[in-house]
Amino acid sequence: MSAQKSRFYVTTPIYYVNDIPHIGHAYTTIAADILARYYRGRGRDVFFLTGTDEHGQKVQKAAGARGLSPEEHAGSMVKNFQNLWKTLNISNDAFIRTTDPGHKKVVRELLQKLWDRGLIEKRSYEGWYCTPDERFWTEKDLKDGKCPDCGRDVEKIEEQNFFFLMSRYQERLIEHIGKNPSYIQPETRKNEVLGFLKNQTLGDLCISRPKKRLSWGIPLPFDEDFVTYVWFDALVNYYSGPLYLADQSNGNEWWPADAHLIGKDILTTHAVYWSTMLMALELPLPGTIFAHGWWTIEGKKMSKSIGNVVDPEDICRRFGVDQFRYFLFREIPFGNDGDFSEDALITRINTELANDLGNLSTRTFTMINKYFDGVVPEPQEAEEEMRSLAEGLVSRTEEAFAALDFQRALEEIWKLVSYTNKYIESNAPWALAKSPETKGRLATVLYSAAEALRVLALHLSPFMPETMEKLLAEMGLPETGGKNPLWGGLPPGTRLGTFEALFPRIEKLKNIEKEEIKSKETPKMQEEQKKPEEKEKSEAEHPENLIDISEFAKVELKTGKVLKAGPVKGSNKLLRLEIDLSEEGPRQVVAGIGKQYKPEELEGKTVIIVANLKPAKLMGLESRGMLLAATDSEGALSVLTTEKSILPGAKIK
Ligand code: ME8
Repeated sequence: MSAQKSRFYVTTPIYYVNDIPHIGHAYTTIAADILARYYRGRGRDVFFLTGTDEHGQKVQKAAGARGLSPEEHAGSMVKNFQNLWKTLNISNDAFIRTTDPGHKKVVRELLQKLWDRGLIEKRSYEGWYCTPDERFWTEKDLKDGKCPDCGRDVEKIEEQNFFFLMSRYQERLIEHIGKNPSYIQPETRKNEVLGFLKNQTLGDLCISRPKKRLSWGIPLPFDEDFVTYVWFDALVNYYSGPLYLADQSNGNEWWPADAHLIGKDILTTHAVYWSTMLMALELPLPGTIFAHGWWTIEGKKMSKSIGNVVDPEDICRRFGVDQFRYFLFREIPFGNDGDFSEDALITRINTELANDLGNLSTRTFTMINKYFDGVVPEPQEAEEEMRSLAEGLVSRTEEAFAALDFQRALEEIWKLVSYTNKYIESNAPWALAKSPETKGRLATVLYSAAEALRVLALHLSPFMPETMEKLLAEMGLPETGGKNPLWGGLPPGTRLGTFEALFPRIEKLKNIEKEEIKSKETPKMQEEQKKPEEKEKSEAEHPENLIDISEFAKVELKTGKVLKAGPVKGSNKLLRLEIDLSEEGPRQVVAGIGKQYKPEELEGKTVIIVANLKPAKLMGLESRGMLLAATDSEGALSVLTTEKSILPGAKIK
């Protein structure tokens, strides 16, 4: 990315409309937002595109399962993404849906172009198809007869299809990557792609599906009996989006994109398919394809069945939007894998945000209010060391941003936070205030602290836009007043506004979520978390995962009548139930069903309880037994009840 360019075009993957957006989707989109905000702040003309991937078999299937047309299904699911982007303050300039007529038109034009140039051919094809991934594999690609990507079953399919002659571009792609060291980032991912390209022969890419098998897609312009392969359709969004969604009035031609941000899961489709498609179309290649790492949750893969999928809406409601945004980019270098836990989030909020930055602002405001009636004093001298640290941030963050190293940018910015806190400590303004002779020095110290705060707000605003805007407003600076990166941008005489602490401290909750997840874990869930090699071993020991009757007999299942149900303080997931099991008194059971059930819906119901489970503590409440509920792959949850009315305490065998 060259710093001289006046425009900047950044993209996120377009997310499958079937998914409910989670922390992973939020991560890539916030990264793109930080970049977009940063470059807008540097005066560049920015276009930031995100959107949804709406065609393909999975969407067709999911829509059918809901009794909806694919259009209706996609139309309702897309709102989950659009609403989340509003919550997270995502400043995208456009939102592309692959069902937009404008996009479909461009896909057909590009296909026609490739067809006219003889770069697409019809062939008979036999291959192994992974339906969930919507990808064909050759025999040798398969791992133990399963999809090498997701490990699921594949089916053998023979059919006529259209192929893009991708193999022709193998050498050119190797050369391009070699000549453009930042084309694929980070370095490890580049080496992965190069290794693959140098050691294997690139095949041609099947880019169609017969309509009789899949109707939910864009028809090929040269054979309407086929629709486009979902990846061909999806990748084109980066090119088609600005053509019909960007304001063309300033004469900006957006293609090529400066940065495609993606997760490491979709590196091949971008680095190989998309690059060669562009070469064949004689279009310029993007500046950078950056594949970031993968988030796990408390050491585990996110999974609907475990119920540990992190919902960003929930995190933002409980901890704050900017706190979440900050955490994601401070916690791990962009490019590395990371682990999310509420404990880690709370620690960063309390130490770096509430203590370091929050206290700096509170102290500065309080002292200017106290010693100068809330008016920024005139400094008597320039603090050269501080000035150079603050002004140096411009080039140091610029370098970090050019390398997409968000963590380094934050570390650089934090040097000024720490410096200023130490500066206040060592100059002790409270002592200077005691004597009229040191009033001048006091003015310098408090001016410098306030000015550092202004510079910090400026540099932090791409990461934490809402809070930094609030801070600048509290400093009495109009929107533009905070934009000057040079020292001295805060005019003495500025009257500070009312001040509210930026980042409230958060009390650590006592392992609620962890206990809740653990108490709900079934052997199947534990199995899902195993590494492939561990899985193989346990399958050998327990063929087909079967148990014998004596193992089942250990579990005591009983009917119970819900006498009372109510919320659990501090958790929107848990409900406290009093259940009659026909024992001496009712039992207290704490169940993680608060998102799906209102307490009053449960009262009077006969439910199924694991009666001989060791008691567990959830949010400080003892839970004696576990309520059974079914969860499907879409995340819907239903509490088990009995088919006919039956007394509480009845045994289930
Ligand atoms: O692949 N950690 O869409 P998708 C980090 N439609 N990032 C994660 C993540 C995790 N655990 N889980 C998901 C598709 N992501 C295609 C893309 S683009 C032309 C078509 C993020 O809904 C990450 O950015 O499966 C990943 O690449 C993307 O979500 C996959 O989103």
